[in-house]
Amino acid sequence: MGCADVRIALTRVRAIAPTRVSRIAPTRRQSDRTDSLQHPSHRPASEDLAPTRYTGRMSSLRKAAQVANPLRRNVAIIAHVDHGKTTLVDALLRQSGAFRANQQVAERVMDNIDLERERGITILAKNTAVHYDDLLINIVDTPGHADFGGEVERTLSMVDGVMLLVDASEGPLPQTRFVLRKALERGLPPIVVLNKIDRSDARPQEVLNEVYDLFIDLDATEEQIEFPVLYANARAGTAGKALNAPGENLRPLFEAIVDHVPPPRGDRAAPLQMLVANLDSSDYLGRIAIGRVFNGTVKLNDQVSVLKLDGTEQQTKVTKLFAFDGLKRVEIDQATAGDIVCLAGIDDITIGETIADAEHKLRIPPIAVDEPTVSMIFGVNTSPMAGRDGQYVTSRNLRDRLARELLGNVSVRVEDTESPEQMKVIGRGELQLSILIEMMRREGYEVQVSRPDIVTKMLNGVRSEPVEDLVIDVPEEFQGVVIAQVGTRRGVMTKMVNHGSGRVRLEFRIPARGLIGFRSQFLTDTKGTGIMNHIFAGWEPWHGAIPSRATGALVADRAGIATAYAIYNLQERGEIFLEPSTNVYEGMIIGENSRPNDMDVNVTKEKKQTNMRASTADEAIRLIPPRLLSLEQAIEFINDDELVEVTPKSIRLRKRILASNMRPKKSED
Ligand SMILES: Nc1nc2c(ncn2[C@@H]2O[C@H](COP(=O)(O)OP(=O)(O)OP(=O)(O)O)[C@@H](O)[C@H]2O)c(=O)[nH]1
Ligand SMILES: [Mg+2]
Repeated sequence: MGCADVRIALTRVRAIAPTRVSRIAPTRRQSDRTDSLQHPSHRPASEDLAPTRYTGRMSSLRKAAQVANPLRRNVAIIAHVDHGKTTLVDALLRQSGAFRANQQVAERVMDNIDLERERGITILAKNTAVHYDDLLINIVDTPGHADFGGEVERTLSMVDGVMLLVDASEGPLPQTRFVLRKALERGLPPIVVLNKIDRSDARPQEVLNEVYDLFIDLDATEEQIEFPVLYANARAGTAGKALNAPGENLRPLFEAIVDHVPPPRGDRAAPLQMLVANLDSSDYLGRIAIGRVFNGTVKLNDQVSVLKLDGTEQQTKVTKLFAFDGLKRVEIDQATAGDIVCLAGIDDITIGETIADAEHKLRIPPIAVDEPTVSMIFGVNTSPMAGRDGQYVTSRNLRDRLARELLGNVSVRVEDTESPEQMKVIGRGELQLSILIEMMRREGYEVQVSRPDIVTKMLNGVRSEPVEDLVIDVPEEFQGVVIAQVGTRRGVMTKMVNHGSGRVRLEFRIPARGLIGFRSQFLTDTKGTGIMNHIFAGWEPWHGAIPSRATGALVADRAGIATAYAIYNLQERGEIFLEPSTNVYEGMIIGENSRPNDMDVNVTKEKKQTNMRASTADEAIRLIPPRLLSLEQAIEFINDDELVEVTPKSIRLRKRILASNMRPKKSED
């Protein structure tokens, strides 16, 4: 969402403020509030609060400092993937009057990135703000997929409380645990929302007990365990305090936010400190830093100091300031402690940096996030078809693009390799890395990537590797095959629950390595009915070898154009990955051999022309539809001696060494 098209002059914002009365008439509350008529997004708090001693430490800021703005709430929505966060934000926006009565609004409107819409998942955390009575509630929608956990971690630095959504049928899953742990560690009070109570298989009471167990397991304090519970149907936009009183709208949730999420604390009179927690950019404004003002005030044209991660300082001027308002950003001329705002025009600013008063340079500790554990080598495309459809193909292009990624993505690391043509990219998981590759190819990049590998480290002199908690939900009939498959990947079962619904839940501890390439196998084994989730659990001593793909590849032995005739003759050897008429090169993988060794094949062979008409020859040959691999499937498929070539138009698999006579051959046994 660029800011350019949504600029609204400050005066206009004031003018339209009265129309933003929430549709749900809220009850008057005794909570601290002033009767100012200014727009809540830039209304300063009352001036008469006694200043407290300023310590510069964030934790003490939260607890000890005064209320910075009683009319503000900053809250994040956290949950496991697909439990309904973005859908709930839709309803919160709608019911707070963020849309015009007749406005056409897409479902899951916050998922505004193409890839998010295509996949139905949230990838990047995003801010919005809604009005409730005279309060402004800043809401951050976070992704639920474990690979994007870094987004959640940095989001939590902006807020004073969380809504923990739990699917009333699925119950708490690995990412529920991860995000809740992060929230509890930061001392953020949670509101528990049991969502999807309309599901026919909802079991809210049981799930609530599981949530309590989870809190206890995570050593929550008594205060934290006394969380309010709401039963919600995010799709219908309803929430109620009791199961038998489902409610007619989300007012009970709005009230819970106002009552249980404390107003932001901070000292408005202290020197400015704003922590950059997110980045965005627009063609018009350049880089946009998003973050929370912890102390002080920032005004347009102020001279400020950016305290960079590398310890240096950068003096700059504030040229544009925005606050969130529904799906828009509105220009404001000042922001104070407790506000979440966007600040444009600071070159090179990065997540974790502090924007401070130009004279009192007080740094906020940068956001610490869990380390990434999965790596892939990104290299310049060296295939014979390189540069045919990409716009950015050089190592310089690749380097610049990855450097840009680092700025906005705290959970990715990039390291040099021995070759200047290759970079090692380390992330939280295969999905995170494949999304990055997909984004790059859509931007016009060509790149070739290796099989994902995991990061190891020496702990007390022992080579250790990341292990994950794996939770699997499958119909009973597939239990055996799944347990066997996880076993070969060195997974150890830790728990097994049969809900009596015909499905079982199996929990394992498994080396992260064992999960590489597991998903597609799992989906095949369970005929697409299995659900799997996993999350980083810790480091353990190296678990020993894990067998890689058992099958070999069918490899093109020469360049040319694949023919139907050749494919027809090869399809009994294994599964073919391409359609006839596809351009191939020597060393390109055109299919999966059903035997363990690689086989060089001629997929360009033409049928010999004869004068005689053989009985079957001219019948249309029947081709089995090829297995066209998606980017993720391709990445899961390849072995260490293979690569995936990614261009804006194609995904090809190839041997690392293209020339057949240069390639070491794997023997049949
Ligand atoms: N039946 C039912 N379905 C719901 C409800 N809330 C959300 N859904 C559906 O659940 C699916 C996932 O919803 P999202 O809002 O994308 O979930 P999310 O938590 O934002 O997902 P990620 O951001 O990818 O983690 C969508 O198909 C929603 O329509 C609900 O209350 N009841
Ligand atoms: Mg979402």
